[in-house]
Amino acid sequence: MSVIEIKVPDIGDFAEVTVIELMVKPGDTVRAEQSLITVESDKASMEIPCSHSGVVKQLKVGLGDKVKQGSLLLILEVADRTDSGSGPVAKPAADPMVVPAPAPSSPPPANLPPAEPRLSSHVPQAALGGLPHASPSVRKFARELGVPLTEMKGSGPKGRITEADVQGFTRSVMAGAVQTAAIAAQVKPGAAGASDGAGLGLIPWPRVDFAKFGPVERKEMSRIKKISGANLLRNAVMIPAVTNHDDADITDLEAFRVSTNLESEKSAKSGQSAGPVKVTMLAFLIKACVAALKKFPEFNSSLDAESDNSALVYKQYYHIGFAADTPSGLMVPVIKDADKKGIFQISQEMSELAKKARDGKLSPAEMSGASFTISSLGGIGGRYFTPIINAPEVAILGVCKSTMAPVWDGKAFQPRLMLPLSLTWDHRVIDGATAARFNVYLGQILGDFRRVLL
Ligand code: CAO
Repeated sequence: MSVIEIKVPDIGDFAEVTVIELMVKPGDTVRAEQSLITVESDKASMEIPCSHSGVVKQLKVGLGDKVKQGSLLLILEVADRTDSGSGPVAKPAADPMVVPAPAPSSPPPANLPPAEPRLSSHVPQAALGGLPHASPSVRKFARELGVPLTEMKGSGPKGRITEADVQGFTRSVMAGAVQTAAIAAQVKPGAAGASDGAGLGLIPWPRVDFAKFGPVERKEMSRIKKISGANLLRNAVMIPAVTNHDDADITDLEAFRVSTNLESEKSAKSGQSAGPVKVTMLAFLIKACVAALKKFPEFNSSLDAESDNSALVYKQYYHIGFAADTPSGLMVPVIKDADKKGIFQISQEMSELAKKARDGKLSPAEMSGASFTISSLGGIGGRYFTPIINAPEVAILGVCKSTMAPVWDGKAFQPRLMLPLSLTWDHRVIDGATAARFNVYLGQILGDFRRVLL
């Protein structure tokens, strides 16, 4: 073992800087390149890395100390290295930052490697470019929240960033009013970092050379998939979403739907009506949801981004989006004013909008303004799923394929047609108990639409 002195390396144009954070203490084991202290000038702050691995014996600086290039930071105990048996060799004089500590009892340091990269290679350019002032505790607070100080403006003296600034910035990001560079990279289709999780502080996305394992073909994703993917990612990451699953007994409703469709077919054949409009279960679901949204208005609200999510905007309209599967990807056309329309009109509009979606002819107006969304996989299959909320809406209803199931009526099992419901809701706005009540009420209406009149 030898002891060496670790000194402040070349810090560019700064003559003297202040120590604002100590990141190690005596006894700590550090590895080469690990940050030791943070220093701050009037223009920037930067972390000073360690050039060697070892154990910190003594810290030679304290908070508030002024240091400059060559100032002694700490004494580090490092493992000796031998040079293929040729005995200890003095550290190269060319490295001014690492010199043997003046400890006569210690053997001379053995063949120390040249100092690891200088400060300039460790300091992000943004930091050198003018990071505002912030106290160590504020820096620590920002680090814990993952807030990039480089992207903030401080409200304190000389632009110093305060804890309140960090809190305000975090609220704005959560409200979607401000985007950090990392989030922007995540949501921008095709942007660097959009798929590697770098902005979230996650380990990098695995990059695999699939061709090593077998033949592969690369196909560009559709524009719609790229755009909806970026939106889905933001919504999945930013909304604390919970999903409640339930079943609704739609035995009588389905019988009514089938008989209604038979009636309209007959009347179209006899020339009494223009043409049969096929009534779908989804149309009934839209009407049932409108009734539930009226009873539980939070589900028809949005967080008010203008006031940093400190208020809810309750919508007085009922525009219901429905997810449509198209060859180019997922689209969400919107039935406007669903509360003012009947089942036939909703079915008719839905079929037109779904066709337009599949033909790629939906206008932006036909896809905007939804206050609640339904995603139905009922025509395909499955039992339950967890749909992702379509921000800034606060809830979405997922519906799967109805199946006959034995239901206990208190005396015997009865065969009933059961519809699986999956309600995902934003926990910032809605509580679990309200969500359960919403599902129960929705189930009651689907079981007997006369309840809407009560
Ligand atoms: N249970 C049982 N059968 C159902 C059902 C349900 N919940 N919902 C629909 N069906 C039946 C219909 O009655 C119809 O049967 P018939 O042809 O015998 O009458 C058949 O399934 C096909 O219905 P459909 O899916 O064409 O019509 P729809 O009104 O139910 O849905 C639309 C329209 C546009 C929502 C649908 O075509 C679609 O695109 N669904 C996919 C949505 C999606 O991708 N969601 C996932 C989003 S997350 O990635």
